[in-house]
Amino acid sequence: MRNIVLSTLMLSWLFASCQSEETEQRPNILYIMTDDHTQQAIYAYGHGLLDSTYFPNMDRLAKEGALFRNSFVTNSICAPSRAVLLTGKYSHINGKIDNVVPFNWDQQNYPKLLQAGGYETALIGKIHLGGKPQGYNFSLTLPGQGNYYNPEFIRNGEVEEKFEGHCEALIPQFVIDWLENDWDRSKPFAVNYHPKAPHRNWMPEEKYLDLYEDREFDFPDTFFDDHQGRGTAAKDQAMSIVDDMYWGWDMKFEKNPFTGEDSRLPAPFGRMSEEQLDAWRAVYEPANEQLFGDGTPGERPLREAPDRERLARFMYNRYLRDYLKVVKSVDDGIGRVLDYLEKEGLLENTVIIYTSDQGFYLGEHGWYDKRFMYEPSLSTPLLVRYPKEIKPGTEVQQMVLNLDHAPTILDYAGLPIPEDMQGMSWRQPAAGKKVPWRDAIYYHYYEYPGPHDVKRHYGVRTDRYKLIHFYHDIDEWEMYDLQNDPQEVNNLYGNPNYAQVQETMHQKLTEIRAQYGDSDELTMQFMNQ
Ligand code: SGN
Ligand code: CA
Repeated sequence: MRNIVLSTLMLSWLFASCQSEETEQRPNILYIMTDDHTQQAIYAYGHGLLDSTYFPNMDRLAKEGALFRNSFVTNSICAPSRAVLLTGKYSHINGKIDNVVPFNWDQQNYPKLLQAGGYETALIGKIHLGGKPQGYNFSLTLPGQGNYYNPEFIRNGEVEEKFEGHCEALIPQFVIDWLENDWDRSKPFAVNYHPKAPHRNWMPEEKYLDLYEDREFDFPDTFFDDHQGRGTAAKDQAMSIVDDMYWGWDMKFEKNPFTGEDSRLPAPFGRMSEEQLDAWRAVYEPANEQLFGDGTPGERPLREAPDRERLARFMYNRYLRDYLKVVKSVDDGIGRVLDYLEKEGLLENTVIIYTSDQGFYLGEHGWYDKRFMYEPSLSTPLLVRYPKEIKPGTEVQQMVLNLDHAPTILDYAGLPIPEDMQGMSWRQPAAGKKVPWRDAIYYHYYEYPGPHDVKRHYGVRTDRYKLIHFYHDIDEWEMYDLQNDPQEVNNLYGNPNYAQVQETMHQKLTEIRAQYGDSDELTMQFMNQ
């Protein structure tokens, strides 16, 4: 009898230890993806825009984990980037080439594979793919772009509910609530935590309205770029801070300063209470008045010389400050979620990935927005914390893509990576291990005609060179030497000194298009769609 009791005890001990080993081997996944947050706005990337840590929680992830120096997207725009993340396939394969065409949720995606592999999954925040999310035990998503103030959310793809408050305070709270109340702790979790910020039009939380108002940001070197070194596409875009931003929506003026007309748009200001609007006016109006001095709005042609530089300085600073204010709220949210994980003893067994759906222009070339294959929008932040495998302060140099995130997450989860996923797992590079890696990345952008008038283009980038083909209503090539011209202002295409490089890059482009199954035929099909 005593033996039976002993062996039962032994067995249950063995079972318990196997189980705990198993749970330990299968980490939780916290995937944080912001909207339009660019590397230049993270101190840890060292681009020089920020003079110190503005966002301690993001910088903490970099310090305690890995910072990917060469992290890029395959199509620099919101919904397509999210479709690439979910499917691990290029836009021409998953079908979501731009923000407009519908996304097919019936196709395979990594959350479905995680679920089938024993994970509990949740999607909270912005997804921008329409339809009913598939692959999630729980979802609470913003409809489309969503709203900053008093936003609506859709529960499990079905019921729309309105919430009071700022979306960057609500989203992390929903993540914590789900973990606290709904997560089945017998399974590892995989949460997609997707803030809306810092998407246009950068509406700060009330408590941060004042933040950075006393800081003057210097123009980036290329702010007054005349686009002479490049082709038509860079000249014809509509994403100039000075010429294409709106006085109401972007600059937070209630009246157009040149015409005196009311520029208060129904959204987003219509969603705010009078108290909220008063708090806004207290911050923005004195600065607005200062800009115009004793001039009368509607009468002083400030867009004309000699005031253009002063106007540019004002617009650039308003833009940058508001952008950074909303990132601050995101950083707070990340801090709250990290604190929760720490308190629950979950921090060490969770792979935390911080990224954005693409990069963004913070005044480089005079621009905001994204879309181009130039570095600021082709790049996206990637910070990963997982102390079991990643040493603090790791810098990863390999060129990774958002295409790689699905295979990597499956790899961390110990699940097979389907053959038809096109990315590569960066789990080993993150752990500082050398594995065979790609020497070039492929890019293809399609949303033209569309907002900001960026022509369709595709191209290839190696560690040193970039070749781009702009097509549709133009047929132009550009090539850059990233080592000698990191700001990409000097188009080398057709330069006889670079004839050999050009030929090699053309070859690479042909090869990489074939490798990923893109072609002129497909490109034509999408053009006529
Ligand atoms: C809106 C914005 C654009 C932005 C697109 C796509 N205009 O149209 O500036 O490029 O979204 O953004 S706005 O006047 O409505 O703010 S994306 O991140 O969803 O791709
Ligand atoms: Ca985006």
